[in-house]
Amino acid sequence: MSEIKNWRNFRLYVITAADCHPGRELIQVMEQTLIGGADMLQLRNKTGSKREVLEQAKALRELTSKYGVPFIVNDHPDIALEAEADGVHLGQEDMPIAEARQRLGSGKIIGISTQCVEQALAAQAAGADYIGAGPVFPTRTKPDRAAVTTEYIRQAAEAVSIPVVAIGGITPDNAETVLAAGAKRLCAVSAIVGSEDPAAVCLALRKTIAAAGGWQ
Ligand code: TZP
Ligand code: MG
Repeated sequence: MSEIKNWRNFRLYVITAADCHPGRELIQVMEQTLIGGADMLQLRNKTGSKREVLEQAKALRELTSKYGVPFIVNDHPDIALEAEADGVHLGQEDMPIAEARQRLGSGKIIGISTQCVEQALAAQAAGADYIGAGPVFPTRTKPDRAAVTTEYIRQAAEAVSIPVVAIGGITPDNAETVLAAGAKRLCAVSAIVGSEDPAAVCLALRKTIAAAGGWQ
């Protein structure tokens, strides 16, 4: 289990994207999300060289540490270790959770993306610390995946006891619907990172999460 105190209380998870709002630097944008109340961050860079991803990971590690927020690296346990991140996020096609656990040790967070209850249960049984559930809605950030709808959010929330974070096409306009389906944690990429005002979008999402009882 993770040594990061109370990380399971996270409610608003923000993932990086290559295309920030025009003219904005990734680190500035991610700091804005922290100012707006993001309480878990992930570096997801599918195109950069390992060196570039490591550099970004180190910078985001430093930033998140200032705010006391857990920091996760997508796809790369080795980079997560080198950058002293809190954990790694895997997809269904990535290395098995057991292998990631072996590489990372027991003190790190391992998350995995799921699209159905069978995957959610398998992830929990394999020792995942949280699951992503989505894409809830169709999204250009992950265009090759069919939407799982809020029905899967309802099912996942009932099926597993580890944290479930809803992801995919989530915006301040539809967040309430996702929370009403049983989500306690939301994750967004484009709605936040592509916005002119990432802090304001985070604040809006936090308000909706709070109204649904999120910080009780
Ligand atoms: N996994 C499931 S949906 C998704 C990922 C990484 C993309 C979410 O991005 P957006 O822009 O918030 O729809
Ligand atoms: Mg992956």
